[in-house]
Amino acid sequence: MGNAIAGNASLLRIETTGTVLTVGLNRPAKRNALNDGIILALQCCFSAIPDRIGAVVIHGIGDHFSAGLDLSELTERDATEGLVHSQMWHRVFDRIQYCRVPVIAALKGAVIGGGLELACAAHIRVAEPSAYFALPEGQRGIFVGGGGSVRLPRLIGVPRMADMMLTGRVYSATEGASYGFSQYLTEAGGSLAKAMELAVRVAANAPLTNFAVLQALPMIAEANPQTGLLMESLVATVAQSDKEAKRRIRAFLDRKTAKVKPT
Ligand code: 1HE
Repeated sequence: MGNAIAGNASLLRIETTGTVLTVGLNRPAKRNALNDGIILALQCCFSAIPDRIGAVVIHGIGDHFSAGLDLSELTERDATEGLVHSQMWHRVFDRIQYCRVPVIAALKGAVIGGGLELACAAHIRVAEPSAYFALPEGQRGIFVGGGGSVRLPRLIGVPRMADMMLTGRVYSATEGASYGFSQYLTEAGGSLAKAMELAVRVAANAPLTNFAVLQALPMIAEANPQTGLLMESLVATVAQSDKEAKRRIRAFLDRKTAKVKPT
């Protein structure tokens, strides 16, 4: 891995490898629990993605992705401070979801509470067998506050999320892959390498396609069908009129590019 770039060096380990930025949550002694410092470091990092970067991989240093909200900070907050805090998380996780480039989360060990909410803000989630998913908010007497009730039901559905919060049910990596928590399940220890491989691949896409997938697709999917279809036509027209699309289609017709084959 190459140059460390701007960011809170102690709470995030930020490195570049070619066109991929890797962002490591770096509080392994606290199982990467998300305190205000780490959330603000993420805000700083995702507010200044360098132009040469085409994808971001977010991962956990140590054995866990993240144990969620730093519970030691919670005890001091009153209701007003709680609202402000939750909205800060929303702002930062929105920066991740609406990042200029695709964000891939590499998941292992604990992916708990706010850690799962963070993972949900990424566009692709890659889990290795040690990963497990839980929402112990019910047991702690609190509620999700990092966008989890908006993003997670879109992945796994309200009934499954309600069950996790009410009963403390924990899902394994294998269950997680079939129920929609992650799109990929790797071999032991393989999540970061797989996430890097995918990041290199998506960074090579036409920027306008990545823009459309990240910014337009979620809006279209949430729109009423007629509005969605109109938006789709507009985005498709803009994308195909871009010179990069013309170049890529010409390359296919001239047999200069790979065919689509079964894996
Ligand atoms: C923490 C946290 C934390 C660990 N906040 N300090 N999240 C939770 O309810 C999960 C709480 N954590 C755990 O269940 C376990 O720590 C783990 C299963 C993740 C890991 O267990 P283990 O045995 O490897 O480590 P440990 O000994 O429990 O923890 C190591 C240290 O990390 C220890 O501190 P130490 O000073 O005694 O060494 C722990 O106190 C500390 N630690 N997790 C603070 N979460 C926007 S709303 C989101 C709401 C939520 O995220 S709720 C879910 C909170």
